[in-house]
Amino acid sequence: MNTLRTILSLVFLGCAAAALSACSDSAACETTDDCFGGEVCRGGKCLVVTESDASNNGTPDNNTSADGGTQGDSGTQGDSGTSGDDTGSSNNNNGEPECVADPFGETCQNDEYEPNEEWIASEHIFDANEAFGCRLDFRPIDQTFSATLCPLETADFYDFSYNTCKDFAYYIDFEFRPTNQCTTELVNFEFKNHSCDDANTNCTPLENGGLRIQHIVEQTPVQSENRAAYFAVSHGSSDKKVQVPYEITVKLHQ
Ligand SMILES: [Ca+2]
Repeated sequence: MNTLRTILSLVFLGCAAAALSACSDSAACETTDDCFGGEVCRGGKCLVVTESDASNNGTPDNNTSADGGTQGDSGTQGDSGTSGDDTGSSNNNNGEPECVADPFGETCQNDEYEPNEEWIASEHIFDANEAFGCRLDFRPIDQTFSATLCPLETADFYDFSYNTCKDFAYYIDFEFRPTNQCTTELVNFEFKNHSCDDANTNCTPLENGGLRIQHIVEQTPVQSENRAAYFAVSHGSSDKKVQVPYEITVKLHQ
């Protein structure tokens, strides 16, 4: 190395008498150590470090940021990996929706409305002393509650009392929303007084096996004809039990 450096020194000194530009272009090297201070070895030649070289040396940082941008994209792919994780979690339930539960292996906490397994034990879900709808004035409902259908339960039954109106029709809207992943085949939500096929009742599926039921309470010849509304959550399949935490919103409105 020292020998090469000596030779290079001699070349440099020789060049000093000649054109300087030709000299700096011809200095051969293997590494930057073979060059003079202030020079770098590029393509087998010693080149004087210029400001643009210095900024190019900064380029790796720029490259890093450019690469970083690309890595940001792969970060996005990481997000799709997250959705893969979601798929993985449903696969953890043997490929079944999250709500499918083993009645022999799961623990499920009774909700506050138990026992309400059948209509005769139905929970009077709103103020039991109030009849909603028309009495003197129209009394609306806009309430949401939470409960859980457990694998060993037959159903969760609820009821409330409402009055018809003489002068106008109004609406009862139910919205049943499972808070885990389920399907309409696995969990049933029903307004027991009316089927979705009735002309005055409209049903719309929601995500996770949820259902919106909109019912028209038609006007009656007399004011305040009293009725009981029954609605229930139950298992939809005879061979698969589910564990479904859910929310139900009930609205009576004009
Ligand atoms: Ca329950």
